[in-house]
Amino acid sequence: MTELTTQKEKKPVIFSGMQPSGALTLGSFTGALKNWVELQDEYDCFYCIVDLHAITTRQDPADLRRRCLEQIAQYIACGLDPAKNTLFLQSHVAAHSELAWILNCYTMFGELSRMTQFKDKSARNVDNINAGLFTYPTLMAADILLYQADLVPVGEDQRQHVELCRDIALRFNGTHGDVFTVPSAFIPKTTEGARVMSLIDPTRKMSKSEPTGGCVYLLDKPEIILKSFKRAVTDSDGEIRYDVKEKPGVSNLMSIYSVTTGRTFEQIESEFAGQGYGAFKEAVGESVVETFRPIREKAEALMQDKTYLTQVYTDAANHAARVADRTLKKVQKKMGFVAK
Ligand code: ATP
Ligand code: LTN
Repeated sequence: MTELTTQKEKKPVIFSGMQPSGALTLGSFTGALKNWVELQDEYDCFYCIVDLHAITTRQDPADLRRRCLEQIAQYIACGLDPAKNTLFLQSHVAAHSELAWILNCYTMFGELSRMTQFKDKSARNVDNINAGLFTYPTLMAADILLYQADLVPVGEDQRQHVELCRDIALRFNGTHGDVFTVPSAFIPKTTEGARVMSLIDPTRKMSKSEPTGGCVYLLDKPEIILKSFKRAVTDSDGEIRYDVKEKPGVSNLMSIYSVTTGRTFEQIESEFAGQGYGAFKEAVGESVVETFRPIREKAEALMQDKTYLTQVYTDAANHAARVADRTLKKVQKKMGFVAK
């Protein structure tokens, strides 16, 4: 292949990550994994397990190690092909930590203080408001900028972090020349189903690190999933209608059903017209069971094959490190560090 054709075929780069801060949920699937899979053919995708981010809250070491392996298996089981995507662990590529430090020196205290995730997480972890929690967004900026990513597929809650990453990149480029590609957040246009709420408290996001109940996990067995949906909070008016303000529980279930079946809200409303919540909850539960069944089976099989998983994340880390080190070298040169 000539250099010209290689350049022509260069696909835009995508970077995204998920924390191994808990078992993956229906929210992780709908808000991230499902979309990541759709992007794998058209983009050069780096999908990372951001273990360095996860330690901003205390983790049990054995749990963290197990969850990282399970997460790789679940990425693959959801349809991410390791031959097409770089599926790796953040801590395997030292450049993330190294660039994060440098970017800390290009990020303002005021900017970090305005991050809503920092405010939320520090309110919830009052006895452990560590510096890592505060500088979390500069590590995230390093993740993205090391790979010269064009697009960053994330949920709405991460938009502010990607905006800050853009500001850091522009500031750095403004001082040192065009070193970084300035990335854009890519928030897929899906139904409102992109944001999955807790089944017990439908005003709160289904979140893997805060299992307040109301989570459905990717590896849950069918009977557990059905039970979770049976217990889902609805309301007392008995009508299946989409209205997030007045009927958050029913609307959340409709969103989930829309994602798992591809049906629109109108179709769902007419499908269940005149039926009670019992039948509706069961149908939603069944649709999630069927969506997750092949994923769970594949993930369970992959988890038995540690040699394969090790091969996947090792090869991916080697590739990621080659790409990341190229950017890091450029940055170090710009800083004036003496070359080794
Ligand atoms: P944590 O509880 O540790 O903060 P999380 O469950 O919020 O984790 P992340 O690993 O932080 O999940 O998020 C991975 C990606 O999935 C992000 O882009 C985020 O926006 C998206 N995401 C997470 N939870 C949901 C949800 N309930 N609905 C839609 N998208 C979600
Ligand atoms: N901060 C994100 C996870 C994350 C990420 C990234 C997402 C870390 N680094 C880089 C996109 C790109 C979260 O909490 N969901």
